Amino acid sequence: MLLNKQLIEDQNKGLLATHKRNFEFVAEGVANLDDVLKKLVAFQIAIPSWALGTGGTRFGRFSGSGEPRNLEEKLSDVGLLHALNQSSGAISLHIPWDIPKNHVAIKALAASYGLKFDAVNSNTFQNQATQEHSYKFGSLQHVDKAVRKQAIEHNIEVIQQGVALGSKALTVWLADGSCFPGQLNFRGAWERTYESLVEIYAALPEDWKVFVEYKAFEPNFYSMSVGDWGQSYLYASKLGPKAYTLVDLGHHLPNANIEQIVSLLMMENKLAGFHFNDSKYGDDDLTVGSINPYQLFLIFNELVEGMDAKGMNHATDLGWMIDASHNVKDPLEDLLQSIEAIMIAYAQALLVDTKALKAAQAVNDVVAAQEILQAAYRTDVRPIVAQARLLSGGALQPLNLYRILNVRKELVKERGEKTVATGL
Ligand SMILES: [Mn+2]
Repeated sequence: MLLNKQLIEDQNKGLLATHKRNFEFVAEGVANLDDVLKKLVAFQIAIPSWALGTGGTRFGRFSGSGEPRNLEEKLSDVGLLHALNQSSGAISLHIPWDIPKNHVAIKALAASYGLKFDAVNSNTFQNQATQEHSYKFGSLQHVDKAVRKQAIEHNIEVIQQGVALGSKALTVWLADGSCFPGQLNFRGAWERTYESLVEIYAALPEDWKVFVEYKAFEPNFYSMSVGDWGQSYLYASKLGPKAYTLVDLGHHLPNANIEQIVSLLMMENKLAGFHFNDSKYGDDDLTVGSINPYQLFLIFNELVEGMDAKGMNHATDLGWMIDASHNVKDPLEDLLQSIEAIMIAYAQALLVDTKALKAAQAVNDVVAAQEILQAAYRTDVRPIVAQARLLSGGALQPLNLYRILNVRKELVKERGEKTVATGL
């Protein structure tokens, strides 16, 4: 389904007067308004190809309808999102769920929606029909060399797929670990994983990066071979300058101070970027900002502070991706909400009075430091984010327009009631 530009403009026209009033009210207090708007316009978040269908748990999956049936339809869905908010100009592919049949044609189709290909993701957490060995007891860490070889070759194939599409990074998330004490020799598992990663690293093109994602638990519940940022950082440090640590917000133990982790990784030039989501308990994969928007703001505050300290480009020097699962919502509506939450947190972080904060920190004025942070967090920046969308040709109210246009109903008409997207 293609969104007609005129439809967006027509809806914006009717909302413009109210928007202008709201925007001017908040804009008056923003000293660096033009800079903030420019940064918001440039900021793009990649949509994962596996998040366009309904997600589920191991208890069940309640499929929606009108889900994309192939890669072409997934691109079309991300194209829709991008047309609405002008902030989702990239897609992150999962191999083997989304292997293009014709790379040139897929690249051209993506370009027609204004989309780029972000990091490609490998999968050694499931067995595939075409493979010889099982990953039941791990992949890159496996005690059997033949299994490790299969997993390494798969990752190298994913790099090749990415090269053909114009991606510049490989994300490796390992389900490897152990479920019971005694099952694994920790040191042996670490060393085997490292040796496997060295081989994958050696296959990276010159201008590529590898992102090592960590996760505290699940599917293994006693140990994970890349269980926390320390382990990921160790792999990334030993591998070399093209290896980085990827932070997935849901992959921590409860109450972890993610903003501190982010700050230190960035200090060491080892932060790859993000998989955004939100959670109450674990890897819940809920809509970004739905549970703890303050934490998201604090993370962005560290990101902005750290990137500015290093002279980094906010939009391009780190990887920005969503990794969420939509079990009870329309996936496209959920993604629109997630993107909006990310843009809001980013905009709030751009409003922090960093000079005043540094001054407060220098004299241990704890109260002032909190006031400064919360002044930015409590500013309703939604009109600023909407203004950035307006400037880049998006909709003032993307979610509202999605509903007015009955997009899901149209997709069901096109694709059918009982379609199931590949993915989790
Ligand atoms: Mn992830």
